[in-house]
Amino acid sequence: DPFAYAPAPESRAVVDIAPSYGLFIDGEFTESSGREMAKTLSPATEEVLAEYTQGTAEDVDRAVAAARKAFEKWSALPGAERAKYLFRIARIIQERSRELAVLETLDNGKPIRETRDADLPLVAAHFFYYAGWADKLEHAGFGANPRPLGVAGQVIPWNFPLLMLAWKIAPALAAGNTVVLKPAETTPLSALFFADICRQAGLPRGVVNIVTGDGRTGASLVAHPGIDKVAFTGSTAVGKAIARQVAGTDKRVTLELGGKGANIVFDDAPIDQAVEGIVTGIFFNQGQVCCAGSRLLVQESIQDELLDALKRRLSTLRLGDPLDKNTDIGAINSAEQLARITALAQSGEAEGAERWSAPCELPSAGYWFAPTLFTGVTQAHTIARDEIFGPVLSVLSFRTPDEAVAKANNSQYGLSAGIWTEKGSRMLAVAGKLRAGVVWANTFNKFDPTSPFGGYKESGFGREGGRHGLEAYLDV
Ligand code: TXE
Repeated sequence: DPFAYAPAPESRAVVDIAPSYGLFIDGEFTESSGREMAKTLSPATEEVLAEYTQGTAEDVDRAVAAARKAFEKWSALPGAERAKYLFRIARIIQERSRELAVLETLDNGKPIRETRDADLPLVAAHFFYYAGWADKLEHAGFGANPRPLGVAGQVIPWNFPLLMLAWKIAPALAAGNTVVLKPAETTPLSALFFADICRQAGLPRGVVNIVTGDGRTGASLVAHPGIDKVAFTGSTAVGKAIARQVAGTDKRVTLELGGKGANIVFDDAPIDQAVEGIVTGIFFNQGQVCCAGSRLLVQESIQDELLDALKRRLSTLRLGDPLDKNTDIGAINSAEQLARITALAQSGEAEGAERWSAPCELPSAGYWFAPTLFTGVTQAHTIARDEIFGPVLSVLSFRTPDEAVAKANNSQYGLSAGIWTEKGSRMLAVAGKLRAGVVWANTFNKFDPTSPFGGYKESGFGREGGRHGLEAYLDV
């Protein structure tokens, strides 16, 4: 049978993970002042991948001091010189992209198809894009003499570890800042490999420092008086705590927090295309995406037809080994995240919504959750309001465009939305009324370094990406 399923595993041998990692401070890997180590696992198998360092407040202090020292020289370099380093980093990322994709898939659990075709190309694209800005800051409408802010303290999450690093580090460096970055505790490896890339590119010491650790390390970094700017992506709860923490200081801050994106499908949308967009919207990266289309708003007259087509499509998704090139749905990043998703899905059932899960066998080891959708969801349900950050879609319906807009905007969040219609006038009218940082038209979860990204309301403030992303690292 030429159509029989044949596994196509990507080779693990392309990546060489050391048993243990130190911190990257002032251009070299060093030991921590403390003795505490943590382990990072493959969420697909629960196998330990490596040990890494739980950075202490003293380590953070050392990293900030290195960044401060490096700032003097880095900020004084002509932009064209900074650009050369960034272009070099971008090219090395391209050259090492297979290795980095495998590494990211191992540490995060997401399918290799995504790391290979989405994460890594976007990571390189961000460095290329911001490299191009480094020598043009004087002519870009930032005023006569835009200046870098100083040292940026950057804290990132685990859902797109290397891409979030690129979003943070590329614009900061292009604008002349130096950085101390803390990756998430479940996905430290790609940031440590990036440290090696900085060395390979000959980046001057101290311009990029990587301090691994958990929330304690993140809190020390945010609190450090030598930090001029805090950039955070993560949960709304921690984002609010950070906002309170920096409120009494002169630090700048940008926050990219949770979301509850509405994917709005009108009755004139091409159904097959919309189904693909719904799948990409909520099942890309197992739904662990801040801008996921986690609420489907479907026009009542096509609800049954659309849901039938969607369930048929979901039944064909392949869940399993993330290193298999055919895999669509990988592992959930951690036991904690799986527990959160499970609890929220249970609340959906307890509150009376109807649950449907794609028929698929879950591997016995690792953290897995089958693609799931809930129908009969009302706006009062927890699953219609709270960010689930997992492969769970809440389906609601509407009759008129105004009702669609009202329901889409009925959220504490305002990060993303999608609209599916053949009618351009309706597209523009609805998009203009949505309170969301990004609105996709007949597509979903498309990203581009030229485009600013960020939220309204509790999704945070400030923009990353594009020209606006640079402004967050400049005194204009
Ligand atoms: O987030 P945390 P968690 C949402 C999503 C998810 C929930 C919890 O809904 O289910 O948050 O995820 C560091 N000071 N998002 O617990 O704790 C932490 O070490 C400074 C949406 O993983 O916010 C990690 O590096 N830093 C989101 C980073 O913050 C602190 C992506 C994120 O972890 C800190 C991730 C502190 N006090 C989760 N406490 C998105 N917007 O994409 C923790 N950290």
